[in-house]
Amino acid sequence: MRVKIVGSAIPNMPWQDRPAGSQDVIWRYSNNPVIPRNLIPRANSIFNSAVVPFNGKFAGVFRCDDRARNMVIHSGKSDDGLNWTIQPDPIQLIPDNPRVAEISQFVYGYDPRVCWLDDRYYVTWCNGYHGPTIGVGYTHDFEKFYQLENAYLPFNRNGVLFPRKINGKFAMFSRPSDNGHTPFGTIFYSESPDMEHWGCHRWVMDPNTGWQSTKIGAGPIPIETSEGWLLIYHGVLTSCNGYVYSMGAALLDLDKPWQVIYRTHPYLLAPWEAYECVGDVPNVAFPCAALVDAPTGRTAVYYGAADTVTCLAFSYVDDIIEFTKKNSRV
Ligand code: BMA
Repeated sequence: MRVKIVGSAIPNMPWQDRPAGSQDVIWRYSNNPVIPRNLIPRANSIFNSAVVPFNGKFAGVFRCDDRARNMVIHSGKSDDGLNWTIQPDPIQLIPDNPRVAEISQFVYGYDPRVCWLDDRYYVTWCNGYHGPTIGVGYTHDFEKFYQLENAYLPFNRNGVLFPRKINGKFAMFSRPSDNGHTPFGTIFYSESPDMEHWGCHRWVMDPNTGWQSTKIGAGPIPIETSEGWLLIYHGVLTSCNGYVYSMGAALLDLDKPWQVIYRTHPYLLAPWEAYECVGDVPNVAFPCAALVDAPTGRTAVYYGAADTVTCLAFSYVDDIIEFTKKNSRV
């Protein structure tokens, strides 16, 4: 290990070694998908979901579109990060305070992220409130979930919290959007003194070329390293057959995370496998969470495939950073 990673050991995290002979910086779990589309009876699809270490095991918030094609989020637990018990019914958000009750009528929720911060697990998701915006809530136990104020006005997606305050403020990436299938998308950074009022918005990065030419959005919670914040993100290109979602990485300044130091020009992983190319939305690999074992740098990225199932890919933080530096175009 050359890079120092801020975080804990997760000795029991899911892991497979890089296949013999592979040169890939990131490689897929041989038993993908980890979560089939119909793990619970009401689900049409389970994808774009967030997993964290929890009490020596694992817990998560899962996007489960139901068989009426409502987009809702469910909680789940697992001993090994591979075999999951997902609650049969969606999360019922409890208003954190009387004012939040004014906005707590649930319309839809999707693409959750989960972030351990201070003393609780914060959840951000794309929350329907007169269009998509960033919902914010928290849980201590993955049983009861409390809702806070939405972070922004509509329209916004891909709200991703940092795992610690930066310069004394909570920090979040987001990607302003529209009310449809948004043909644009730039990552912004915002800060908050209280997890309610968000401001001091800073531009981070635009789409540029190739696999990330249409739009980009933050993926898993940023990983703090001695080289900067490692951000795994998704990038989209518009093909003659529609959008194609791949993943890449960027290294950001530790104190000013809106400053991009390196950014992958080639992708890290693109939809190649049948389960990424065939499903409700073809050609989607959409990362929402990463488990990192700080002592070894082992990394397990959870990503949604084809808007249908949940998959895993493995790498080392060192290797992603080396690849990002060597193949950078900011
Ligand atoms: C985005 C979101 C994601 C989805 C992607 C591809 O706008 O809805 O949940 O994975 O489109 O359909």
